[in-house]
Amino acid sequence: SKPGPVVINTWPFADACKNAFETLKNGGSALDAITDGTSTCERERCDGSVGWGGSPDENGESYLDAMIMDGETYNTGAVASLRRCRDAAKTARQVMEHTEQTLLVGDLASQFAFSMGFGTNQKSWKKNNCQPNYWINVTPDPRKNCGPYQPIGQKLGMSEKDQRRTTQIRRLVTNKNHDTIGMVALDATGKLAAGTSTNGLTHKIPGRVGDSPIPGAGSYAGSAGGAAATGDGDIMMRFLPSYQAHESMRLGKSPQEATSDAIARIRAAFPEFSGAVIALNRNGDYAAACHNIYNNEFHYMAQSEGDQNPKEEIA
Ligand code: SD4
Repeated sequence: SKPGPVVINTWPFADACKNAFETLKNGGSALDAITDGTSTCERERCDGSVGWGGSPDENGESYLDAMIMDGETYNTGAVASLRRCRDAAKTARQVMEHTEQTLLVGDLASQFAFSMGFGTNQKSWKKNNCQPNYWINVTPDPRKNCGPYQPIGQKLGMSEKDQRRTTQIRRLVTNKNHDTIGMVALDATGKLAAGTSTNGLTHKIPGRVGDSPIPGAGSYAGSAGGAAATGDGDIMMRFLPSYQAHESMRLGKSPQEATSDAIARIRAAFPEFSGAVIALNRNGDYAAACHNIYNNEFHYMAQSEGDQNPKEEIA
């Protein structure tokens, strides 16, 4: 019997899972499921940490990272630091389908998005941090984030110049500050795809790109299955954990072994990092592994043939 359709995604983002699975049930491709599922989170602005207006940088501006990858052809599209446009996942899909290129960044990625017909009603973004009129076209949420922020260097009494370079904030990833939807889908014809969407890390240095739009880091799909990652992207991207998990599955490991191994490699060098990896193989088996997540429990969603609703799983 055929294993598909199956969809899994990071964190308890149930509507994203449900919509992606619905797409598969209606005969949509794995790629369509990833686009629909990750876009659902962008629209809902899942916990303020996916989609427009959340996790502002030090200037108070939000921007978006997203990618999509086709496990059949290895075609990939991604955008990083996408500004003034809310449709990151759909723009990534357009990069994949309408260009020979893989990753577009910043304002030029936005220009591509606008040229493809995506856009927003946001007027030009002003640079005045925490000015009320700045937020009108953005969202009320970053205003909240602006208040309590104190650069770590300031807390440590560093000079202003040093402070400007020292913005690393070590955070424990919890169910309150998780930032990324990562999704893997297997469609009824046995094709696989994976993707991500996020607004990244709060109070990042402007220009910072996370792991989410980097193929092999944020997600990966190939002949054996797919994987996606969430967590401390600046650390995790150094280990390409989604590629690593796929490679393990390609060599015959189970999704459980593959995700545990990908996490273990990062933990060996950075015992304090926080993060999780999910994986789905072409037989429809899936698993996740995590490190240093709040309560040491990583919640993710899965829906397979026969499930009326997405199931919340715990790794
Ligand atoms: C990033 N990996 O931009 C994302 C953030 C995240 O849980 O997933 N946090 O680093």
